[in-house]
Amino acid sequence: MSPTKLANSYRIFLPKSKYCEEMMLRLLVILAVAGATLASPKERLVKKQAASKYKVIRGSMNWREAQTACEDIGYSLAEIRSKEDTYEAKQFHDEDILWIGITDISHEGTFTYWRGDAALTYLNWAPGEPNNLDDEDCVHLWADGTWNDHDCVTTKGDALCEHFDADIHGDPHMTTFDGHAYTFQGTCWYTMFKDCSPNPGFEVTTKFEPREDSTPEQVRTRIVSFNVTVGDQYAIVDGLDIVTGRTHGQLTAAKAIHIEEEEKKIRLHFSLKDTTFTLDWTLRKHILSASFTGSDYHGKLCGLMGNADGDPLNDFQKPDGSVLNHVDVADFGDSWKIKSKKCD
Ligand SMILES: *[C@@H]1O[C@H](CO)[C@@H](O)[C@H](O)[C@H]1NC(C)=O
Ligand SMILES: [Ca+2]
Ligand SMILES: [Ca+2]
Ligand SMILES: [Ca+2]
Repeated sequence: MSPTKLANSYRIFLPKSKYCEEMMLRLLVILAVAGATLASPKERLVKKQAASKYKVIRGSMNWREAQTACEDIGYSLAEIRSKEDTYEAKQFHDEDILWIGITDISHEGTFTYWRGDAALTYLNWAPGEPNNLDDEDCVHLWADGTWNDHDCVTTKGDALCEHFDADIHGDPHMTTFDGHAYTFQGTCWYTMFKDCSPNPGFEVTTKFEPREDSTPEQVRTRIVSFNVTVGDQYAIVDGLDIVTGRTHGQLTAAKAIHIEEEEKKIRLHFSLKDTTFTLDWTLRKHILSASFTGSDYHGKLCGLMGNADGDPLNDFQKPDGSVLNHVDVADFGDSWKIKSKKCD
């Protein structure tokens, strides 16, 4: 376990205000129910209020079905990365099998996180496991939180799901909507994601600049500003300055793009068809996270954040539609550079 790897894992534990909204909604519902019955013991209410990054989906599912069930709600099978994760995950254990997002499907004997095929940063195998008995490639939790490899197809169980936002920051720098994490150190302007139809309804572009710790041999970049264009309206965020306007010139308080400012944070959202896109910008850490609700744009996006069809393995799609292999990161990144933009 290298320290870098562990540091990476913290990325997914950043508090998501989305959860808070969800929790608040759930809390309201619980309070309403409590008010109606006047019988809920206080203890139970307190327990339910504890926020969890996990959701469990019960059902007799094999590992693939479990992964699909998580994706259907915008999650992915959980990545257990610490003792704390194990403790939290155990609370969801009910039947024998609770699937998690760890597998050696793509290379027998080397288990990785399913999203982005990333190396494991924590291990919690049950004694004698993994034993690959009759070719077992998919990992589940036992009731005590330990891991076992089991048959991906014939074994049935529940799904432990976790939510991951697509984001651009630190190392590994980028994570696509489908959870493929990769490092690409481009400079100047790139398409982060856009509606991939011939006449895009929206487009989000980002500007990268070299960080202070860059050397001529190794450039490390970070995001400094971004441009959200919806129809003919745009909002450009540079640091914490926001300029809104119309692409034809006149300035406007853009209506299509909603902007909320918090101390050192900016949230933008816009809705098209059944979908609401949310962008969260944390200037201090130069993190831009994107997420969306709804299904009309599933598989219909393109750019550095991938195509959002649920499959992390086909995310390196170029503007011409061709799909590159995992190793062609530089080609993929360069293909989304906005050639008409100049930066110094
Ligand atoms: C913002 O993006 C839109 C769409 O890509 C583009 O037309 C516009 O020129 C950009 N604005 C600026 C100031 O970069
Ligand atoms: Ca195996
Ligand atoms: Ca086993
Ligand atoms: Ca994909």
